[in-house]
Amino acid sequence: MSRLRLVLALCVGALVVGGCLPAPATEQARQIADLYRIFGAGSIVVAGIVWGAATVALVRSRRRDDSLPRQVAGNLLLEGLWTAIPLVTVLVLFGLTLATLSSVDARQPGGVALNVTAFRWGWTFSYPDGGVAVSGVAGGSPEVVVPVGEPIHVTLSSPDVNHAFFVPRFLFKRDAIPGRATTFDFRVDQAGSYPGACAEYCGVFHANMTFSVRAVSRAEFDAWLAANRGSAPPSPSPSP
Ligand SMILES: [Cu+2]
Repeated sequence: MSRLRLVLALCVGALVVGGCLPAPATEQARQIADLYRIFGAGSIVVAGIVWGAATVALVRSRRRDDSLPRQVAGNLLLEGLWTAIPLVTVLVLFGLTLATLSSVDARQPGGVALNVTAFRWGWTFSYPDGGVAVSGVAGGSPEVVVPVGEPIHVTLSSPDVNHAFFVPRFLFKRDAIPGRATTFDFRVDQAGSYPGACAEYCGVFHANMTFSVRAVSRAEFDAWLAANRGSAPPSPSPSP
């Protein structure tokens, strides 16, 4: 009985933890969270059907004596159903995933261009139109400032090894790959500061590759750009 309680507690714990996504902070994150919720709800329905059917079969057909249970040779309707239902489920989830991915990856007009360079072991954020660059090396944790409600067009690159741009509340992670410019957009919905980090193990100071994204009003953003204009991009730290 205590084992059953432990299993139940673990199941409830897993459900609670699984339901605890970071609160989405961007338009794209909301779409990803919606998709995640649909997958979560679908998983609960599927688990209910599978565990329910298995429990009924175990209890009803448990061994009572040595006689053979009723033998069934085949059932076209049942077999058709258990082929069709999973197929349709997977196709619907596939379609929703494709739609969400293409929407999250879509480029939006207007907004602010932002070049992000991940390097061992830090980040440089530069605004090609604003003449501003922010850099932080090994624990310096640079803060990148963006306007709320406007698309930010990121061009992500790396001069050395693979890194990954990850902001948990954006529910989004993208690799920075040497020799390749990766582009994506995000639009922050609410003002605030959102911590991020490198999410691809890249060497001894990988854990120090933190940064934060601070979303402010357009007026504050313009004032911040004006105050920092002319900051030359520092060169990446030499690797030891
Ligand atoms: Cu890294």
